[in-house]
Amino acid sequence: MIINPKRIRTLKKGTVDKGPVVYWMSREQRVEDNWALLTAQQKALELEQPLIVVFCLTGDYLGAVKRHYSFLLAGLKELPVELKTYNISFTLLIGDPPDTLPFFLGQENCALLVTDFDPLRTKRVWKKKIAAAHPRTILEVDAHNIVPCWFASDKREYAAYTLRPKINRLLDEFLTDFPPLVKHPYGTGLDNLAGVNIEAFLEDIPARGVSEISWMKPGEKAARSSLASFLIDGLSQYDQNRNDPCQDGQSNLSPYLHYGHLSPQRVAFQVQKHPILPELKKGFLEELIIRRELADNFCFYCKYYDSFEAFPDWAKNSFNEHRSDKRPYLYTSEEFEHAATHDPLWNACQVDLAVRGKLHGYLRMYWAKKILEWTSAPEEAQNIAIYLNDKFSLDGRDPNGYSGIAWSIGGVHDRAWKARPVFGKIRYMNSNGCRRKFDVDRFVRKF
Ligand code: FAD
Ligand code: FO1
Repeated sequence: MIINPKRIRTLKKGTVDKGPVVYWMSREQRVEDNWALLTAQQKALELEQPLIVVFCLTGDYLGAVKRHYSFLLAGLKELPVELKTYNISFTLLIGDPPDTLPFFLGQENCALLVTDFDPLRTKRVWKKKIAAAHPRTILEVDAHNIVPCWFASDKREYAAYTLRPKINRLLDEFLTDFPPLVKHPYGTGLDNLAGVNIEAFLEDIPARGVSEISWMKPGEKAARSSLASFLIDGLSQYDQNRNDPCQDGQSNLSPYLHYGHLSPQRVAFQVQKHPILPELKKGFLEELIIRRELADNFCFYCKYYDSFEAFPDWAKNSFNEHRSDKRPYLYTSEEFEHAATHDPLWNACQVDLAVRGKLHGYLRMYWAKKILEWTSAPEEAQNIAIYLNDKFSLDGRDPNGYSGIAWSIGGVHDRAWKARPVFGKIRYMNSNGCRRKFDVDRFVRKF
């Protein structure tokens, strides 16, 4: 099995002892096409030891509600069964990882810990605490980015045009097919299905007035079949339809990518192999590879990705000059949440987000920019947008969300435009711009 060592970095150099290798799974909740699982298996084979996959289920992850947990848990339920066919054990621990994982690792006499990469703060704090409590070596594998985040660039990138050439010149090396997972020769005797009652855990998660989703099937199998349908029906039309919210022109893969039910590299590999003209794939690959990996770069190198601090200096200075500008409307977080603004298009966006759990990509920008226009300060706008996105969006609580909001509201990855009231030098957008792109009234009527 060949795994590019550039995907792997050592989080802690500790001792490696006799005992099982543990893969602490978090961002990549799948069995296939998972570089972190493959790395853990490779290490276990070298050490001639069993392999255990552990997922730590925490009840209050970045404001997630029942909608998100029920999607995540449906996917998680597939894992023990699938892993058993490879003679790999699976354990679910309930509680924050720093409170539960070190004890489990000690109890099982874990020889080596492998985990998946995630640039978000919560995960980085968890990993720091676990490294302090656990004496063994800890490896982190970037199984999300096609070009490992730390290898693509060693600094925060200014915009897509600065990251694009760095990624493009490394794609031949990293955009490969995956080796298969093999049936593991050393078992643990642990029962993959023992212990936790997922239904009881879910019962205790609050819905907070947000309904569950039925239009999208969760899990690794559903994700693969969704990708297959997109390759047959959606890809060739993507460029033509993707900016029209009245068409179903996007791939709808973001929830699968967010929960790790699907590997971005698998998607890119299949798209690259697809026999349609390269021009028809270009737009999709730009979003899937460059924009997505730019978001991870942003959250990895900018610690305060969800605050005013993250905005470029030109945007912060410009906002400071426009703080006392009169706003045309002012709404509270509750009014936004209840889609109670004067603007039928904005309200329709919010209803779509609240009911379906996924707002069309083009409208996400409009939705965020109007929150900026109708609140008294950019900090407040950013907080409200993050709160609503994370509460309602199935794919929220993701680097793409923090980066998309910082882009729309704070000019991150964008340039300065001609100054205007409230927005300062931030790129402006209004409903007339939307009218030029799609049938706004038809979209509003839908909601
Ligand atoms: P497609 O158009 O089919 O694109 C395929 C994939 O490319 C997506 O799944 C995603 O991984 C990636 N991608 C597409 N557009 C972007 C982008 N602008 N930035 C980064 N990656 C991109 N994306 C999320 O995954 N979660 C969020 O919470 C989120 N919040 C956003 C908030 C705002 C204000 C904005 C402007 C954008 C946000 N995005 C978010 C980015 C983008 O809108 C979504 O990724 C996309 O609409 C998801 O739908 P899709 O999978 O059908 O996309
Ligand atoms: N990751 C975990 O390791 N444990 C969890 O209990 C957990 C819950 C959760 C709920 C909603 C959600 O959107 C994400 C959740 N994640 C959890 C993290 C997730 O898998 C992603 O890694 C990050 O949010 C994206 O970077």
